Amino acid sequence: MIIDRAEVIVTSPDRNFVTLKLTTGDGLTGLGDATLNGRELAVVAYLRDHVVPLLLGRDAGRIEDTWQLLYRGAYWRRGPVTMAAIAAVDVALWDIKAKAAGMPLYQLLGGASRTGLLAYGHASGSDLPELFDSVRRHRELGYRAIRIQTGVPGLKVVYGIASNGTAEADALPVEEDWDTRAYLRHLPAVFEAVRNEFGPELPLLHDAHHRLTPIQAARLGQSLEPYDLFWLEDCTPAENQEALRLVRRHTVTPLAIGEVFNTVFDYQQIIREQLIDYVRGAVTHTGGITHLRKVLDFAAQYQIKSGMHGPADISPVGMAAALHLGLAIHNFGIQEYMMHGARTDQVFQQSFTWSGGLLHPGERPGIGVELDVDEAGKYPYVRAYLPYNRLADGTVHDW
Ligand code: EZ4
Ligand code: CO
Repeated sequence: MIIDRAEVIVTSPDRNFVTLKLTTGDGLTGLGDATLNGRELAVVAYLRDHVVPLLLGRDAGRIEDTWQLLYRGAYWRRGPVTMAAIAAVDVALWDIKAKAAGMPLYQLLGGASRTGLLAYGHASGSDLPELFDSVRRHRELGYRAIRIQTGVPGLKVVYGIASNGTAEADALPVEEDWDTRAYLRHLPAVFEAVRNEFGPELPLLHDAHHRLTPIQAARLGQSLEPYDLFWLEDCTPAENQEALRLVRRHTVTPLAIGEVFNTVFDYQQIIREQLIDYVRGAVTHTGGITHLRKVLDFAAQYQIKSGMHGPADISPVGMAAALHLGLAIHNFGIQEYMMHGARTDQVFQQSFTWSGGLLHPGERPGIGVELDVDEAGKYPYVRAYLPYNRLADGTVHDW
């Protein structure tokens, strides 16, 4: 099982995706997702120029050793670009190992701990009728848990929701507006209306997208308590772990954080002090199966569960890896699941199933995804950015 080919494939069927494909001398292939939304080509260069030469000739079976070599051997540790590149190698190697074993990856990770993974989708609307329609559409699609994002009176856009990332060539980031006080006033009424319309049982989630100070987040968590949220996500900027202490002191609304984290060190304090309830890390951005599993095993000691990031900018390869890991671990919580576009589903042939609100990675050996290189070649990279935010006085704010 010697790696003798390593290709970095960039394709933009509905948005940009970066995929690492490893091939062994005996003809086994493995895929890893290395997509970093808005900074895709930085990871491409990291892989092509620095990582691929280290992989050729290595034993594909040595997953932990390869992880340690890429992490420690670079000297420069952590960071989203490095960790996405390491994740892609790691998942591709797990894919190869599981194919060599003739098993779906979750079997190698210990086997299924459940029949399927509860997933949530994103309902959003600029006003309540639009939001209710979106919730109903998601229920029709089978979702049994729903994230609620809404317009705020006075603001131009519904914040924090994914555009599909398809941009016109050479487009620059879209500028959005933000007003924290208006948001804090408006949101409890939205959740009250949603509870009145859809009843007490439906698990509801919300993403504050790093926009609040600790005391504002504490207030929001408190004001949403009557509506029994499944979680409040990214209530404060994620870099300062201590901020969560203050939030936690004031609210029993469950907290989820970590979509922009990339190693266990980003979580160290908030897990040990039990300041969160869900780990939002994605396999793609947290150093792959090997590293995220360690984070989740650490979290399990504190009854903290997984809530893996699963937006459309995680490729089907990254999603598949998440489903195998989520099926195997004991402390699975929920999986974010936004469906990919039809072109993406053609480029990436997948084996997962979606039924009764539950995802399952399927029984194909490996992670269960194959990439159609000819189809991928039809969609060249398109420069695209996430939006950014300014307050009314022009100050740049967190997006
Ligand atoms: O902004 O995936 O919970 N999901 C999110 C996403 C993120 C994007 C960033 O690439 O917050 O919509
Ligand atoms: Co989020």
